[in-house]
Amino acid sequence: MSAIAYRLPQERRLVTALPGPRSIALAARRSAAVALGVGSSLPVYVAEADGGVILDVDGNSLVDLGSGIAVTSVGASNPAVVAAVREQVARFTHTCFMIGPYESYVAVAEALNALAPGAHEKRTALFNSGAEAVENAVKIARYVTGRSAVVAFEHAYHGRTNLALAVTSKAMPYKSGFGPFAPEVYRVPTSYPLREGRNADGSPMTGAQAAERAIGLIETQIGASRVAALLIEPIQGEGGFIVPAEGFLPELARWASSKGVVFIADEIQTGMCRTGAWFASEHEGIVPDLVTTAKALAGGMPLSAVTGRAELLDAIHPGGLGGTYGGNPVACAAALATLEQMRALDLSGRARAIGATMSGRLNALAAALDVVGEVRGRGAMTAIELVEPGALRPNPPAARAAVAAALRAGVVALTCGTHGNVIRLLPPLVISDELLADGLSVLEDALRAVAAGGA
Ligand code: PLZ
Repeated sequence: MSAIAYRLPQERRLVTALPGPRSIALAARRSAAVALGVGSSLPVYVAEADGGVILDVDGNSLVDLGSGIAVTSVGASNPAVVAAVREQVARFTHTCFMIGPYESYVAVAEALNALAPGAHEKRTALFNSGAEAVENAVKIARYVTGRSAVVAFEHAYHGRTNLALAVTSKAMPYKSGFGPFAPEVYRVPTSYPLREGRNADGSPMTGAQAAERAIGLIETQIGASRVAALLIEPIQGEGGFIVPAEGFLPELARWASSKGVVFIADEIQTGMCRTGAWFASEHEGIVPDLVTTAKALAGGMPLSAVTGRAELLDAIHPGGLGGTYGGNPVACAAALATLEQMRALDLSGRARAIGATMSGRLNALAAALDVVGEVRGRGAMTAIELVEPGALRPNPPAARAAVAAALRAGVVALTCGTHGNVIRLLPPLVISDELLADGLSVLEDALRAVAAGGA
């Protein structure tokens, strides 16, 4: 990896208890002004962020193992991204691509078409958020197939707008009370080797068997000819960093293609180098018809995309896709700089190295702690699922306690999972080896303390 210029000292440094006095004052203002429904994981307020650190308003420097949920892969103030944004902002902030088009939108589309899996002709449309990309992918699939049903999976997460919630699996906190949801959404079991991967005789279900189970349900309960799209995260993110058994995704993709069903890979969390490749779909050689991206794509600026087969995207009548801000020029400038940094710094290679470090250390720890059910993931998308000792029952209190203990020591780690019992590690891909090692040591101490009943 070529050298990364950091702006802030890459160190863990606590100068107050967390939260410090300035954060406490901001929390008081917040509760009188900000809707309660919008939560925050951290009790501290951010002043700056760079590389692998978040600096809070009281001067505490925290090790970031979350990247703002897999967004700041190139760092939260990567100099190349900052320069591109500054330069674009000074020229124009907005024209609306539907009114006055500009080159950077076209260049982002060209880049994504070249990077997305498959050698076929592709097109891209840009939007703002992940949820919006998912909504549009489903719109496109329904339009081109003339069918209505959408198949989603257990443990899926696809966003917070109405259709995105319909395809999302988890009730609390996402769905409860917010219905009714978009119709014609059907949910089938995924491949979750730790939990849903057993045959009746207790033997592990292969990926092909898990796919057969899902396909059987689709064919008998919906009917293949009614299905417009099969929507899946190649590794489920919010649902618990669930890596399906090998063969599951290829078998689903094969079935979809044989039935004229549009296969949509939601790579919003897994895409853009996070798993050690541009797209997680590449690990098993699947070629989705449509791919959604967002998060890390634009280095923290809001930008999302639907990329896919030219004949699908070009089937939509002119004016059928769009939005005021979709493909905003500042976000596009940030995306071009971000993609260039990902290439120049070989962040896929870096994600593989980070992943090897994380899984190596956590697997060693797991062998000694019966509260760890499994360490899993791909590349720099690694998780630890915590269970009740001696059982497989999810252990959300242990996950919460370990994350809280790590935070008290200055390390930010996030939880996920349908039961909230999974600790996920998504460090910025530009984090230094030293800082990553320090962050992992803190997390290991926290897990040991929890396992010993002391945190
Ligand atoms: N698809 C696979 O991971 C966003 C959600 C945070 P938006 N994940 C973080 C929260 O609690 O709101 C996500 C995702 C996958 C879609 C989305 C949605 O992306 O940009 O948050 O809309």
